Amino acid sequence: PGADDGDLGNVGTALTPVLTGYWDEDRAWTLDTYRRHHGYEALPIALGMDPDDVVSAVKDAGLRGRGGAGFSTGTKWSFIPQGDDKPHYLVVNADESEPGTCKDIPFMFATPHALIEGAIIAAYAIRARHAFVYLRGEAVPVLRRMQAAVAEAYDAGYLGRDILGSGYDLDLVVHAGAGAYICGEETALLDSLEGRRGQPRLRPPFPAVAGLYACPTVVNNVESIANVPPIIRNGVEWYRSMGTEKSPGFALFSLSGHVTTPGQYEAPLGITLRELLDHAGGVREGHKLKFWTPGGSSTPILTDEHLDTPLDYESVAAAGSMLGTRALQIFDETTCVVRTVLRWSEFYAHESCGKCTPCREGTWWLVQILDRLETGRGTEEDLATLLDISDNILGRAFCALGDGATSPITSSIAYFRDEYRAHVEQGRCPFDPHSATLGA
Ligand code: L3W
Repeated sequence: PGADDGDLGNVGTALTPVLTGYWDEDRAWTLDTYRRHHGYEALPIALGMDPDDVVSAVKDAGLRGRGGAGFSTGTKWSFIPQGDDKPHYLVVNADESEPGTCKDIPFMFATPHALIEGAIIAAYAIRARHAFVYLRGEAVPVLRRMQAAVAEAYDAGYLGRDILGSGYDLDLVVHAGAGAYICGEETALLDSLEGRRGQPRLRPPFPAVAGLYACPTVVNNVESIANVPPIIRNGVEWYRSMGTEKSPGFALFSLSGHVTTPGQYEAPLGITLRELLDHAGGVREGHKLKFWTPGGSSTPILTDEHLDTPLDYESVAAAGSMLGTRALQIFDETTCVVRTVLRWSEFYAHESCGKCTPCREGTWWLVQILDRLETGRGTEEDLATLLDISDNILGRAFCALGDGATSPITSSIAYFRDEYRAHVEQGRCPFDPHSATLGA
């Protein structure tokens, strides 16, 4: 498709219509539409502030990284050294690829200028003159749309030399990755952007100290950056009036799987899955919730016991998982948990970059064992071995991807050990009578 074509998928109810309020409008992605909805109104305000005051505003608002870790965005910006003579860089992580995570791609497709305005303000705040958007390579229509929007922004004087007469210069480059999950890890992303094979670097030093070309670099998720213009335009109190004290603001919740109306639901942090399901028409008719992920496959699964857990960073952590990217994958009672975990594990084994042994070898073995369990060739001992391998990956892998690969395994065994056992006892998948022949 060209830059003007393409379907966004469903935009669900916007309880806080800040990011998604006009996604359904005709040609929502154009500069004209963005300007009609307060677009580029935050930019002159920010450019009239001292960069340090922009950092303070984002810190005071309590914005936390929307890419999974929930680290304070303003604090990360404040790590950039002041008064040094090295160039500073802003890198927007748009390499969305965590299973279930599907918010940044539709966001950029719907409102590319919202990301561009946020990136200009963020770059100004950290005194960068070059910014990059590292975008998932397969998302070609989104790449074209972002590139078209960047060209529009240059023509309108929002990018380039002397932006809006402020004396501030910024160049923004949209760079397409080549389709590797590891390149969503911030340091692997930086290696890839430099033209190397994308593999994680040892941290510290964190990118804020030595990032792109060994210079101070802020790497932020798309949605984190998109929160910046509304914070600057409406103020810290407005932002803090939504969400919870420690997890302020709103976020995109992506509902997928066995739900009546899958899609993006923008809502304050702290909303529960039960409330979100009410807006999404519930679990598909005639079925009930069995398990779900709060933030993609790297976050431990939860069950129907957790329907009323507030979806904020603290509450989800207290429930034994992670808010992650708020990729709520819903599975009903017809789903085999072993098969689901096998599919996720195959993803991790395929995407492991191979740099460290625990992740490279461990994810391969996890797949072998899960496959024999699912196809009725497993033993009771296999459960202990799965947990043992997971224990040898967790905290010992080079980056967070190894840890993430263990989350579905350990959490599913904790909640559904009997279902794993049933595979062993029946010599097949209880959900699929033909499974035993698959492994023969
Ligand atoms: C300077 C320090 N900077 C921390 C920075 C650091 C990074 C941010 C968070 O993993 C998680 C992972 C996935 N000086 C610093 C510092 N920083 N200490 O703060 O760092 P960290 O280590 O807590 O997390 P991370 O490495 O960014 C991200 C999980 O997110 N996840 C991700 C899914 C994938 C996608 C996708 O496809 N788009 O989001 C889902 O849960 O498992 O745990 O910037 O530099 N002292």
